[in-house]
Amino acid sequence: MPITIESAQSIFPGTQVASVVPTTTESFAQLSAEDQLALIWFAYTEMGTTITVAAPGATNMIIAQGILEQIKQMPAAAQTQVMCDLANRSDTPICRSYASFSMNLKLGFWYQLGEWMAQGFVAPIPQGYQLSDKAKTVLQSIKAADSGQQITILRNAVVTMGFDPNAPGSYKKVADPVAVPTDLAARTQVTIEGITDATVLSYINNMNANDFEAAINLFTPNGALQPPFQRPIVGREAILTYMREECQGLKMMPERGVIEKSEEGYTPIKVTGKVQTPWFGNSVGMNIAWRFLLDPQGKIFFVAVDLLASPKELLNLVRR
Ligand code: 45D
Repeated sequence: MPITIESAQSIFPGTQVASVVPTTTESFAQLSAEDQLALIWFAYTEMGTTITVAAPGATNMIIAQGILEQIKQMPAAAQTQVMCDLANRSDTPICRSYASFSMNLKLGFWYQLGEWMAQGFVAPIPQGYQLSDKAKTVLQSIKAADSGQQITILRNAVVTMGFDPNAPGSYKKVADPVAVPTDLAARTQVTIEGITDATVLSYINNMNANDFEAAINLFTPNGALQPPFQRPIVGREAILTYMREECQGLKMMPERGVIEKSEEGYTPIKVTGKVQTPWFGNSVGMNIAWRFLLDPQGKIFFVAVDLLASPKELLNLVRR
């Protein structure tokens, strides 16, 4: 049977992923805009007591500054309306601009609004706001999730807001500034218990150095990268664009791995460990698995990145 991206997706089928993320994201999307905003506010502020979000760094915040200032000048009712419009994905100029933002810019935009809500410059969630029963259930499942899962749910909520006039993903996005890769001499070299494969080690080391050009050269030309709960991104060009938007400043700390015997020259390798996002630094370590399928030349034909169900899954390296 020829190896396809589809068949590659099912390597290491025993990997347990954090299904609370897609289920919660889906129930969240069905709530009213008011409930959505209040729920995120409660989740975000409650989380803030244990983990802190870092002020946006490299993001090109300048692009959002005009809209943010415009919102800051509005009367409170209009501010609330803008936020509801974003959650409702209404067709307004602000919602269209928002949809064109990169992921980091969307997060930075809400980070600023959150600050201003706390400081009284932007209308807060009304005192004593009562969540619907359905929203209470969603908030409960978010609270019960681990911090890596919580921030993924929050991120999903933020990236799907706004109004995209075309099919999702088809609009021209405003790109983040490209980060300069770390100097060769200053790069970290990981070690992974059970893994000496040069491609896997080089993938992680290049990603940690923000050297995405080097990282994609480890892929086959038609290779694919599958982010958590998403479809595979296929081809070097598409993967590079994705990495520039989503991978700057990530810290990948693989711990251990297992290598399976090759089939038709293709080698499955599973690695587990922690990943930190620059948004939360070392206060949130996400439990991650990488499921690689290397081609006969040792290039990455496929890699799935999974957000794991629990820390216990870090030790799940069974082959089948
Ligand atoms: O609505 O090897 C208020 C890949 C009120 C690539 C608010 C990867 C109301 C390959 C609270 C103000 C990328 C897949 C809103 C590896 C309201 C690879 C604001 C994995 C919205 C390893 C809310 C990387 C705010 C991973 C400000 C797994 C929310 C990266 C802020 C994961 C939320 C990164 C933030 C994640 C969330 C980052 C900043 C999950 C950030 C999440």
